[in-house]
Amino acid sequence: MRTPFILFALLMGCEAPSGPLRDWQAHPVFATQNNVPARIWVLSDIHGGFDRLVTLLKAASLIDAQNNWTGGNFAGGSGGGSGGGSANAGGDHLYVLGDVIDKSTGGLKCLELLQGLQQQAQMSKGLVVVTLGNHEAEFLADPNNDKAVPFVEELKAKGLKPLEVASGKGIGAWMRDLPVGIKNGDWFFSHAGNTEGLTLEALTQKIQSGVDKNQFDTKALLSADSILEAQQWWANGTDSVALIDRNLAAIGATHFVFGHDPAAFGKRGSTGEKLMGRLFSLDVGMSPAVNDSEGALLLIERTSSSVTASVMLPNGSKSLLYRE
Ligand SMILES: [Mn+2]
Repeated sequence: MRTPFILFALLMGCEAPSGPLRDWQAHPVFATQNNVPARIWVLSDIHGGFDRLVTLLKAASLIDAQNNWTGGNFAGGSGGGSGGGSANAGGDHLYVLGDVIDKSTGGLKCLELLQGLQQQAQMSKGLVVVTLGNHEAEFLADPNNDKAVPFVEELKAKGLKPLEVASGKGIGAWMRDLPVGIKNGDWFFSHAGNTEGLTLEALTQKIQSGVDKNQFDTKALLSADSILEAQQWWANGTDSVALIDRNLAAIGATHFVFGHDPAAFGKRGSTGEKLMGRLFSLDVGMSPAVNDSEGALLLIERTSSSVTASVMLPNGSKSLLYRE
């Protein structure tokens, strides 16, 4: 009896995560909002920095002392309705562009906080969207990958089995349904930003068929030039405005907002803007394990006459980055 048991255990140990096929109707690749809100707050690459996340959200008045959603509502927002995430124009939007986990422990707490805020925001005409980062996709593809050690430690400390979570148990079910990007008006948000010159329809098709075939262990998400992994994709030695504009035109946008690379524009620890608002880089290395900074939020504000993008720091100070 013993040998088959050991063989079975070995096989189980090598097993890849396997969850249910994703319902793409309920959980599309890209979250699209057609009603543009007055304020969009964006951050990325929290990497377990729970206390720093809480400080930032408080500075932005998005949560109260008990960490409950207090994002504002705006008169004139259309609100109401329930059509596919397009009917939340009345309240603040908060977008988190992936890599919530790994590097520091605290990623699980961050995910749980954001999941709760998502439910609360929905009830007050706000919207919280968390997109996949490469770290989440890599965990879902292989919870034994080297980078996942801090997150796996956290799961085990709570009595959770990493393979089961990656297969869709508990928070894993929510993680497996996260969108890969967000399009809101002419702004496009994703972890690394490389849409490869494809239309959103073509990119959707590519990612859906990759995940349907290989779950999260798919090149569509994990190859070095993917929308979750690419670095410096806008440059080929020098910045390529033609390439960026081609990519923007293909998805019907004028701004790319992404995280993933703390040295994207050469200067670590600060939110970057490049090429007249075409590119915004948000990985400020806020994880205690990275510690380039204590974090920053990008705030996109619309009035009837202008659109501005500002940076808000944990102390609540706000500085203008871009205006159109
Ligand atoms: Mn990343």
